[in-house]
Amino acid sequence: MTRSRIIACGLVAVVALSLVGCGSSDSGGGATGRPASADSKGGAKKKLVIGFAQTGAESGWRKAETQSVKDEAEKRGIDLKFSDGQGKQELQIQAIHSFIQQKVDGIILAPVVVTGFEPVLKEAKEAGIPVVLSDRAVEVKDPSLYATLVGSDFVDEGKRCAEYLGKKMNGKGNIAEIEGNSGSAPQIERKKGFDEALAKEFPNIKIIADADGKFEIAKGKEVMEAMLRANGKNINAVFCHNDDMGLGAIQAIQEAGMKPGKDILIATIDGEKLMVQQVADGNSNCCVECKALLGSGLFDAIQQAIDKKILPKKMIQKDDQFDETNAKAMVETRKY
Ligand code: GZL
Repeated sequence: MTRSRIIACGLVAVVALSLVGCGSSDSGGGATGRPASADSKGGAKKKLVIGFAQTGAESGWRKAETQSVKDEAEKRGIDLKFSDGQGKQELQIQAIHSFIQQKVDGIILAPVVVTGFEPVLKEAKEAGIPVVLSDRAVEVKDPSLYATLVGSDFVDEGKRCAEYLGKKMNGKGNIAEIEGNSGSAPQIERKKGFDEALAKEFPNIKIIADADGKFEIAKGKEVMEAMLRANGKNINAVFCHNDDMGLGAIQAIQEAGMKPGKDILIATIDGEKLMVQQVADGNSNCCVECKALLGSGLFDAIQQAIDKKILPKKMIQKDDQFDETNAKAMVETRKY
């Protein structure tokens, strides 16, 4: 896939989503404040009103997650109040305040970073509104501030990328690491999984470059270009915390006159169709899935929380993995 096509795809997707998905949380009337399930006399169910404070629209994965939640809300007849955080924690916090004022029945939060949400989650708890975390964790002293997290095991995703690259490199060489936005759960946990597995299982492989690519195609390309300028042919492989930064890295490697997937091995995480196609074409080597279509699991969880069921703190989705052994066969199965 040429550079202009990848960027064009990315730009078209961003423009399309910004027309559809952004804007503050709905200012319309919220729930009546009564429980969403049938009333004590077994009366008709009230229409569920759920607030969704989304991280932003930084990647193809994120856009797919957003669409999955919107489609599932439509299917279930749920009144979804959607807020695009545009990558800013203050907008997410504002959205949660608004959901509380609207007396929604439940809140779904995909937190852009792990810290700083405790005060507003306390307010939601005091208002008797359950919160379910989508895909990313928060650091809180009081675990009762959220009902559960529906997402993947990021540490395992990072570990799987390290094991793939370590074996492919026969246990020796130099790796560049392009990280997701600093302070986010996937950046912290994928790095932990990757770096620890590499140090433990492949002590002769060194990480010689490491920078923040913000989970974005353009930033991932920019970071890879800088790493190539600084390290030239000394980079044997690159680990990108998500597919979109991997797509940017592929462009940078090609423009530097090298062959991605051969001169420089590549491992990424998300399982986007665009990247599984790159693996199938030999321009990348390994793509560990991170399930994005979480809508159904999220609404099941929030309903159980509203019905005061006790949930496990994490509801982990099992992730697939695509490499030279299966990518060609799996491309057409990818739904995002
Ligand atoms: C993972 C999710 C990450 C994706 C990126 O659950 O939080 O954020 O891996 C996205 O593509 O930006």
